[in-house]
Amino acid sequence: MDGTGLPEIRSTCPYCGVGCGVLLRPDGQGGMEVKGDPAHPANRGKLCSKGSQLGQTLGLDDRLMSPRIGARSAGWDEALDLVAERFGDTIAKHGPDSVALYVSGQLLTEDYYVANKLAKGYFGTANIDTNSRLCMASTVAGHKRAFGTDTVPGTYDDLEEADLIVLTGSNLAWCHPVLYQRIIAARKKRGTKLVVIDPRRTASCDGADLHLAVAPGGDVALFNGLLNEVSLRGKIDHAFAENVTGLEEALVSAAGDDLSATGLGEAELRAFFDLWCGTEKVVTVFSQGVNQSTSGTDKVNAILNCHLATGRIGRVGMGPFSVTGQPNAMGGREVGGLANMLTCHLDLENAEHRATVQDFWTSPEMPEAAGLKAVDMFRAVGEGNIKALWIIHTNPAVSMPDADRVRDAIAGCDFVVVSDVTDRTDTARLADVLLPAAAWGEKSGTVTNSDRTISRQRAALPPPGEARPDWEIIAEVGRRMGWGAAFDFQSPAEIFREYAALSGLAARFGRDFDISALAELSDAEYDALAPVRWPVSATRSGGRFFGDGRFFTPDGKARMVPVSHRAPVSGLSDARPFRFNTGRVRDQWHTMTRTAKSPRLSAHLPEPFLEIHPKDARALGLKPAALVRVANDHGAAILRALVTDAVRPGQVFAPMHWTGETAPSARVDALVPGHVDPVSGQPESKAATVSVEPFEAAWYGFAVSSRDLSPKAEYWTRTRTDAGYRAELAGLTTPANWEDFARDLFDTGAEVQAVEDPTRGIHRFAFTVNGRLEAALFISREPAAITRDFLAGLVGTDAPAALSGRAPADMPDPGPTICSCFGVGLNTIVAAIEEHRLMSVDAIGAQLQAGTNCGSCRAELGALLEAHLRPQAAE
Ligand SMILES: Nc1nc2c(c(=O)[nH]1)N[C@H]1C(S)=C(S)[C@@H](COP(=O)(O)OP(=O)(O)OC[C@H]3O[C@@H](n4cnc5c(=O)[nH]c(N)nc54)[C@H](O)[C@@H]3O)O[C@H]1N2
Ligand SMILES: Nc1nc2c(c(=O)[nH]1)N[C@H]1C(S)=C(S)[C@@H](COP(=O)(O)OP(=O)(O)OC[C@H]3O[C@@H](n4cnc5c(=O)[nH]c(N)nc54)[C@H](O)[C@@H]3O)O[C@H]1N2
Ligand code: SF4
Ligand SMILES: [Mo]
Repeated sequence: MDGTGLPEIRSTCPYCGVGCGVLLRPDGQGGMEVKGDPAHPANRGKLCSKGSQLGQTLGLDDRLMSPRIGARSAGWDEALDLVAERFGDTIAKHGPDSVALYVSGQLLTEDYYVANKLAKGYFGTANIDTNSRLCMASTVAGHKRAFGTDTVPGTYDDLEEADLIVLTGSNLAWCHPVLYQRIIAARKKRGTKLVVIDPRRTASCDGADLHLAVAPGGDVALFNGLLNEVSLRGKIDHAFAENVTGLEEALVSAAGDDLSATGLGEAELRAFFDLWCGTEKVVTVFSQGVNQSTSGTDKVNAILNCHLATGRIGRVGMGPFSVTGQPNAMGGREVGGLANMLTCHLDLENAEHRATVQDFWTSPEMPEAAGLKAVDMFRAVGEGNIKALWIIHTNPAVSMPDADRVRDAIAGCDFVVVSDVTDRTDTARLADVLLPAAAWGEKSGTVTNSDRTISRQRAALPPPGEARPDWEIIAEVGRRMGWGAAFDFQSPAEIFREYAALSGLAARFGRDFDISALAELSDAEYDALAPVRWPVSATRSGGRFFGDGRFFTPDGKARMVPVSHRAPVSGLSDARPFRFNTGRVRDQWHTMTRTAKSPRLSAHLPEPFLEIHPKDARALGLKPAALVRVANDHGAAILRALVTDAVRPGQVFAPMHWTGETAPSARVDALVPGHVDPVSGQPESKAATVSVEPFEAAWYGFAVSSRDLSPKAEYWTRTRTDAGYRAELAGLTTPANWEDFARDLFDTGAEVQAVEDPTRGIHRFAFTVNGRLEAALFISREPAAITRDFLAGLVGTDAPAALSGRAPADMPDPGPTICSCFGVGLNTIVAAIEEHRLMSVDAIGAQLQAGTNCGSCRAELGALLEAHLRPQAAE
């Protein structure tokens, strides 16, 4: 309780793997206040922009409230019976491997455990895979090759104790903002050096000591180069190397690798090698630029090799550090949610491990070999070999490579069940049975963050309508298939206790994962569980792994794995001259089903875009704010060109977030081939090859509306605003009557004011109801030069001059939002920098508040300052 008398509930942010603690205070009307939890070790009270705006994502307007069979609502009994019957029949007729579950690193551990038990223990198939295949699989495989188990050696504290941090394929400033802020704070105190290895200049590079714009896929060559230098400079830790095998072989292959594959100059390489070799306390952080690659596992081992050779692992302030993406990516790995794993870090293909789990689960049948990994799983769906598919908490029709093919495969599957919180996703639209899941804020359980800390998520709101937590839905199906005793769970606490007990058995095989000390928690103790880092057993608790030189391989020694450079599989050619990189933006989460509900978060980067170098833009003849068509044999996308020297010539970058719901022509995974890493099965999501050409639209449009709109155009994207929605449109054919088009777009019969100049292709309409602006449309032959943020703010007001499309001089347009916490726009910031001659990010904060709360925008503020303090660099 706090001073208001309302209960304050401790929980965990549902987004990234930093796993920040939050304090929730429900307002009694379906909303709640969300603050950072000062007591949580991951964030100590801080939140980033996404965490701070959680309150804006709780609206129920798009929630799925009851089960659906086809287009009709159904009761839970009918829907669950149907799922049980169809999975049962399919297994009986076609065998266990004719069914599959595709789940998610965003499930709570308890949900995940039950799903894995159902598939591997009771369906008798290992065909359960997860979106972690697209995310962490290469790290899992690399860890297992080197350490024997999938173990993250260090802790977040190491980031503050290090003297050098190397961000490899990680845009930490945008994707793990609170960790990034922790590093920046430590840097102020101890002068930590920061190196970023990324083909593209990102927000994480602002203020870094060194940015190495490595050639896409060049990381193995780079870390081999480093290992070679480590050896040449006598930096091998021979005492620690007693605990390592494969050193000689790894050194030979490192010495033989081709440094030119890094695309980096000698001086840059030297600067990096000097820093790394000359600093003992170094942490190499890595993420999707490493994992999402056909040499992802080798990249991981190339990094681990350098740390093993120098003994810089498992000690204060040093070690390789895989930052996990999803809030429970780690929990999913621990429960064995991947098709090639067993629960509690045991191995599916080890007969003894299998027998132990089978015995514990009293399971009738267990698969003896790995199941289908995500890319192969959806191929098998497409080929008709998987006939019943249950997708839980993930949106593969958007996020899988070859997304158009995956979408078609799901559409063509005999029986598809989707559990989601909304029916408005590309995947949910393809379901035969749609099951309403309780959302974050309504469900209870545990998650594990990147540094092995297990935290509780606690329900603070009742689930709306008939929504139920995922574990309960899965357990219901298990019971209805005849496995009552195995799935007789009444609460997440019960599931957690079973799982913790099993981890104790697993630890007897010398495994790292052991939370057996939590196996006897009472319900009340589980409710009150404070964040705790595993292992948690009678003999071990928390801490780091491997500093003592003991690993989880059969001989107890770590393995250095000899690796050598391999280029990305997709080749560049005249037909596909651009390397297509993909990733994330600061304020959106994946397929946007939650973050896009927040007007604040949507105002940062409201449109799908393609970063392209000025030289390439010139060669293609791109006009300002042009749309481009990006294509290859797999698919095509239409995106707004964002001309920037942050990318190298010949390379382009697009965010992964937009979908059939928010911008149907901007589904970037339609362009990503399903090439996978041979060891981990993780797809190469960052290195497709594409052609880029101007998309010559006949007309361009911008719309604002108080209600949702239904655009019909070759290109459109729609975004929430405080007053309703805004949309960008572009089309190839001109409608016969623009007013009809506008009425259809807004579905309105309201009074209209029009300004039209057909010879110049200008058509503007403002619809008003009772003197208030309901909607407005601006059409022109070139991308509309109007002040968008200003217009979006006019909806619902009397808006006298809306049709001028411009803010009057006394009402300046704030521009795109940079600081989401205080809603401060780019134009406002630039004006303040110029007017008040602001010289630092703190000075901007003092003037405008921008950057003073979560700090997620500080890197962008820094970049704006730099651009205004320095004359523009020549291209
Ligand atoms: N805002 C936000 N934060 C998120 C998420 C989100 O959706 N939005 N998602 C979460 C999830 S699930 C994940 S997995 C993480 C991902 O976190 P990150 O991995 O940091 O994010 P990405 O933007 O996917 O990719 C990181 C960088 O890899 C670079 N890269 C591409 N190719 C290469 C290469 O060959 N070598 C190297 N060294 N770098 C390369 C890209 O240019 C990109 O800047 O973020 C988590 N946090
Ligand atoms: N090109 C490209 N593609 C990528 C990536 C990339 O970098 N580039 N990154 C990959 C990575 S790392 C990841 S992690 C994936 C992420 O991709 P996805 O997992 O497909 O993306 P999300 O939008 O997180 O999907 C989560 C779904 O679960 C629903 N949901 C929310 N809460 C609940 C709940 O409590 N229960 C249930 N049952 N459902 C819920 C949401 O509405 C949403 O539909 O994308 C991958 N795809
Ligand atoms: S860094 Fe941001 S998105 Fe990640 S857990 Fe913390 S508040 Fe949530
Ligand atoms: Mo991820």
